[in-house]
Amino acid sequence: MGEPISLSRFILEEQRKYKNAVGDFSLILEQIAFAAKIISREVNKAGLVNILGSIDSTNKSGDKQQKLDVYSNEQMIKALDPTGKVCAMASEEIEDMLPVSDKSLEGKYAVVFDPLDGSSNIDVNVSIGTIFGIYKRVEDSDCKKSLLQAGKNLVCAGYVIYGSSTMFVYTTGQGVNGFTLDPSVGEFLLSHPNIKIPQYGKIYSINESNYFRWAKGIQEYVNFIKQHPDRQYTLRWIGSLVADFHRNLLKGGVFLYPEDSKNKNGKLRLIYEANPMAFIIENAGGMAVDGKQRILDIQPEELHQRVPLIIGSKYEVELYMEYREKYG
Ligand code: AHM
Ligand code: MG
Repeated sequence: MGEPISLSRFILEEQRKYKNAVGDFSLILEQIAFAAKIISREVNKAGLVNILGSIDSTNKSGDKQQKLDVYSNEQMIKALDPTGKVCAMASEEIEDMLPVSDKSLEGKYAVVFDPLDGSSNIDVNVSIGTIFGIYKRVEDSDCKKSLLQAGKNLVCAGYVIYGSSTMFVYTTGQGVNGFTLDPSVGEFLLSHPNIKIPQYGKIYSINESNYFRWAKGIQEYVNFIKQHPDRQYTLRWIGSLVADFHRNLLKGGVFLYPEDSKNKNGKLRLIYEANPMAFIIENAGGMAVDGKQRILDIQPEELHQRVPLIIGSKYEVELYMEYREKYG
């Protein structure tokens, strides 16, 4: 085995490929990785909260214990705003765009994030994650427009999974790379270079309790997958997008959160969840659609809009489109 490559070194080497790069983007990425380490530390302690003091109680130093998703949100802001490089931020946790300090107003980038996705899994020790996307600032506009860009304009997207180990996976549009946190040195080390999703897989991930609320095309698709003539599919549903996505990215298959009669646009958010994951999957050789079109082509209208998300290997995603076309 060669010497380990740290995330910091990797980011620096990537930066050197761009003649005009001044390091702003690298700094943002480094700071997200820093926030991820802090969040990871707290996530690992989560089970101890009941022993050391409950969420609502005040801890020994007088600080109020915070919910982990609120805490994670604060860590992301604290890591990004002082860089002065981010003119706008939006978080799934917060209704409107986040205020930035004066020195950040000239920043050239806009960052969107879901600080702790899969929050219903926190209390039961199941993997959760952080998702982020970075856009270049749109010139001659207020910063909100920079946040409302179509996903195809992303310059970087990634996620952190807090699982049996903590991993940082990201792409700048030239390959997807995964780094595993080595707690003994406190660094993310390159463990999964140039990740490619298989062209088809054996996993489908969907919350099937919604079956009777789906359109016929979705029901027929799932029925077909279950009796596929060429291979035996298996169902996996963790209920954390990051964890379900990460597994399918490595093993192949499809993740679906389609619309249903109760949730007309599905459940997941375009800006914080669907777009970053779609950018990653396309860079890994897969696909992401809403049933009619490519996720990355959708022009967002508001920060928190939801979108049906079908994402994964090419074969399963294309098949889904065919079924929707045929059965509605
Ligand atoms: P959250 O943003 O409130 O955590 O919800 C998003 C999560 C995703 O991580 C996951 O894929 C989905 O909700 C699961 O939904 P369901 O509980 O309907 O199965
Ligand atoms: Mg979420």
